[in-house]
Amino acid sequence: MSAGIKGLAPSNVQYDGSPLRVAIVHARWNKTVIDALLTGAIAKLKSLGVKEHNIVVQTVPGSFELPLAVQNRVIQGAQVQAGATATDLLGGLMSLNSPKPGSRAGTPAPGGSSAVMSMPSQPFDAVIAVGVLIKGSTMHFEYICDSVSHALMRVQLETGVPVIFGVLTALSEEQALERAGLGTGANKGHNHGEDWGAAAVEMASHSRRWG
Ligand code: DLZ
Repeated sequence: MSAGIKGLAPSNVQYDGSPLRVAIVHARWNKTVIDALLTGAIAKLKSLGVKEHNIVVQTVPGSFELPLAVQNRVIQGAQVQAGATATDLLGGLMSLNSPKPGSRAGTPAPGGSSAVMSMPSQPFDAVIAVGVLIKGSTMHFEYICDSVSHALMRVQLETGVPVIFGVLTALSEEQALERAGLGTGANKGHNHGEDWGAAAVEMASHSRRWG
């Protein structure tokens, strides 16, 4: 594959993610690709200064469920229900998000391991919606791509909280793998999750200034 002209140009502004709180809501369909995208997004968020305890990860079954979960994340702030930290995700654990005392997310509930934790509501500065849709033989793909992309756009415009469109709409498994950096040989591709992490920090920094 030639280098081509496509892709995200680096910004000439250095964004600081250290005050930011970011939610990642991801679907579980096509998990191999999803996992690589999440790893890329989380690594980029952390490299830009976002603190691990300020990255909250939530799963939903499929991409069609993303808009409602993203909207609820935006509305509820850090009212965490079965959310997991980045460490939990990368370590393969799904323990509950337990913010450190003094962090923006408030004081952990006693024990820190109940099935549902309620915490003081803290807003997210951005939400990354991650899904992988791969075209099949029916119209299912077209309907979900269309409705999910419109709904995610509506959430960000109506709430003013940046929603990063981390949904791959691939025509084949190969396309999806390449966009997660998992392609084979010369077509290894690029992990778009990294771009979504960078977009979240950039847009969240702007919206803090505008807000
Ligand atoms: C049903 C379905 C199909 C066929 N394909 C995908 C897919 O490629 N990617 C994805 O994220 N989800 C898929 N789903 C599940 C739907 O998004 C949704 O979870 C179900 O229709 C239940 O609402």
